[in-house]
Amino acid sequence: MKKTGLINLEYVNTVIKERPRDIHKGDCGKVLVIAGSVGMAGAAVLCARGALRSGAGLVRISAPRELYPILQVGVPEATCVPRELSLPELMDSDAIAVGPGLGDDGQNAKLIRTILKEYKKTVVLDADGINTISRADLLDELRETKAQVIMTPHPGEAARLLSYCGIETSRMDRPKTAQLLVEQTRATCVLKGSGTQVATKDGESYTNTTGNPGMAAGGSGDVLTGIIAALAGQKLSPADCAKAGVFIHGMAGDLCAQSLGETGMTSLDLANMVALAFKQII
Ligand code: NPW
Ligand code: AMP
Ligand code: MG
Repeated sequence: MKKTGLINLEYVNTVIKERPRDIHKGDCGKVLVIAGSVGMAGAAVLCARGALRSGAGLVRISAPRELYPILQVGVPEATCVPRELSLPELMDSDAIAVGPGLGDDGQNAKLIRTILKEYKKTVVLDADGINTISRADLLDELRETKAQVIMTPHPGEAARLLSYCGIETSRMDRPKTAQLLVEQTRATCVLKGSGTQVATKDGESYTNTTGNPGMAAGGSGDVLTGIIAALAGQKLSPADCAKAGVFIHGMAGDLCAQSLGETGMTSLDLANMVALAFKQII
C-alpha cells in the first residue's frame, strides 16, 4: 500500500525556507509564464502575480504582442516577451508555467511539443496547456519528456484528458482519478477542487487541507499555476512544489475569506494574498 496523507502546515514548514541574507534575484528563480491570449490577458496577469508573490526572482510573460500594454500595467514587475520564443529563450528559465488563458490558436501544439522535447527542468502544465495534450495528440511526448512535469487540471480538464486516453470518468472518485492521471501521463498530478488531490510519480496520494468555496471563481487556478512554478524555480522537488503550492494557495484563499468573505473575494485578491500566506509560514 503506497503512502497517503494530508498536506498540513507542519509539512509545509519543512519545505519552505527563509531566504539567505546574501541572495540575489538570479538565485530566486527565473520563471517563464506562457499564458494569455486576446480576451484572456487576465489569466497571464494572475499566473505571473502568483509567481511573483511566491518569491520568483524574475518573471517573464510570453504572450501575443497586442497584450503587452495590458500586461505591463497589470504586472509591472514582469517583463514581456513574444509568444514565439527561440530555444535559448525557452532554456533561459528555471521553470516554465504554460497554459492559463492560452486559448487554441493552432500554434500551442508546436510550442508544447518543443518544450516537452527540449526542456529538462520543471514545467507546470495547466488549462489550455493540458487541453492541447489531448487535442494535438501529444500524450507520447508527455510520457517520454525529460522535463519534470506537474499537471494541474480541474475535474473538467482531467475528464477531457482521461476520455482521450479511453477511460470512462463519470463514476470515478477523486483520489482514484488523480492516480489514473499519473498512470496515464507519468507526471506529478494535482486534481483541483475542494480537498485538492496531489498524486506523485511514486504512487503517493495527498489531500490538501486548506481552501474554501470562495475560491470557486474565475482565475483561481491560474494563480496556483504561478505559485507552483515559482516554487519549482526555487528548486523544490516536483512533489514538494505541488503539495506546498496547493497548501499555500488554499491558505491565501482562507486569508481572503477571513478579510473579505467568501462571496466577494476574487482571484486577484487571492494572488495578492499569497504574500501573507508565505509570511505566516516563514
Ligand atoms: P460545468 O459546465 O461548469 O458543470 P474549461 P475554464 C467542467 C482561462 N481563464 N471546476 C465544467 O463543467 C483558463 O486559464 C481565464 C471547473 C465545464 O464544462 C483557461 O485557459 C481567465 N470546471 C480558459 O479560461 C479567468 C469543471 O469543465 C468545464 C469542474 C478556460 O478555463 C477564467 C470548464 O472548464 C479562466 O481561468 C470543476 N470542479 N468540474 C481570465 N481572466 O483571463 C467540471 N468542470 O472549459 O476548461 O473552462 O476552466 O474557465
Ligand atoms: P480553476 O478551475 O482552474 O480556476 O481552479 C480553481 C481553483 O480553486 C483550484 O485550485 C481549486 O482547488 C480551488 N477551488 C475551487 N472551488 C473550491 C472549493 N469549493 N473549495 C476549495 N477550493 C476550491
Ligand atoms: Mg483553470
